[in-house]
Amino acid sequence: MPKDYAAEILGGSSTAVARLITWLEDEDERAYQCMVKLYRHTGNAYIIGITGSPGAGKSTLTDRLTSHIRKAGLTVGIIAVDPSSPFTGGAILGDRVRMSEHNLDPDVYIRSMATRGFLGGTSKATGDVVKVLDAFGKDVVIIETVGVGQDEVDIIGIADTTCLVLVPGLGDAIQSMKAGIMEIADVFVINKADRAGADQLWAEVCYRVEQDAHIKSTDWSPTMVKTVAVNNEGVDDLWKAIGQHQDHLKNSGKLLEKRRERTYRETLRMIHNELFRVVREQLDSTGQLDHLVEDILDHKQDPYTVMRQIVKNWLSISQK
Ligand SMILES: Nc1nc2c(ncn2[C@@H]2O[C@H](COP(=O)(O)OP(=O)(O)OP(=O)(O)O)[C@@H](O)[C@H]2O)c(=O)[nH]1
Ligand SMILES: [Mg+2]
Repeated sequence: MPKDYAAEILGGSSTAVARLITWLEDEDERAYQCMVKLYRHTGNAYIIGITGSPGAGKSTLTDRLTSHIRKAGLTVGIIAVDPSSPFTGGAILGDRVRMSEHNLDPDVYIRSMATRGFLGGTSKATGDVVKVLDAFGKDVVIIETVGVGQDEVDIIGIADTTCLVLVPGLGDAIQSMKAGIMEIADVFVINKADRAGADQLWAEVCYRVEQDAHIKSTDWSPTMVKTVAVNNEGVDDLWKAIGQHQDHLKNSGKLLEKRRERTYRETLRMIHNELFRVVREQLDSTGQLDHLVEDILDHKQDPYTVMRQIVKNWLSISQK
């Protein structure tokens, strides 16, 4: 009998978790079977996003934060989404080494994922991996991802609380403002506060938060914390700030609203992906697209009509 990976995951097997995540990354059909079984065991984990420029100290913060969360008696899943080349894997190894203290802790599960060329710092499978760790029973799931620009905004879609890590001296705040990243923060973390310019950065962000509060009528004004992650300073404040945001979301009904929006978006995206997959499979198997491409190149047909026609044909076939 084939192994029931979903049952193994629910039973606490981290080997099964690792296997499933690989299947998810490879879009292997077996992942689908497992996810169907796991879904009803999800919805319990609190999801934290840690984002910021390369080298801002996200991994160090995640590591220290994990120690705090473990002391509070909660279990942790960590997903480090790594934009580095999947060929070298250098930074992936770096994250593993840095978080080595937790590698020995069975109540902490760490997984690095390469973005594999997707725009934005979030790998395509991240949302599913969060669900796996949630079903696996982790109380808190932390997603570490590099803020690379506008595309990074997708982390808000996945996290309940998003922390933006800024560092003095990098012109970080200004760059983030330009890229529209400031808006995604529920909590601002001024890390490397041991460095010159921390007070100035604090003032800049503070000013920005106040300005926003005047313009927008949001009921949550982002909190700010100062940290020196390497020395474990301010990490308790960060944990408190996350807790405050979580309380706010729960008490205002926003958590449910956020998760409803997320479910809507995710379901729509899944439908999109599945439609694309089946249509493509059909086109590839018949070699039809190759012929159409030639016609389009020769201007015998235009791609717009072709596109509508293919979808129309596919719908009529699938209805039969
Ligand atoms: N001075 C100082 N250095 C820090 C602090 N936090 C982290 N660092 C150092 O900054 C460097 C980068 O830290 P990481 O935690 O790897 O940063 P990261 O944001 O995860 O980096 P990437 O994942 O590669 O983008 C390391 O050498 C850390 O030791 C801090 O508060 N102060
Ligand atoms: Mg890192």
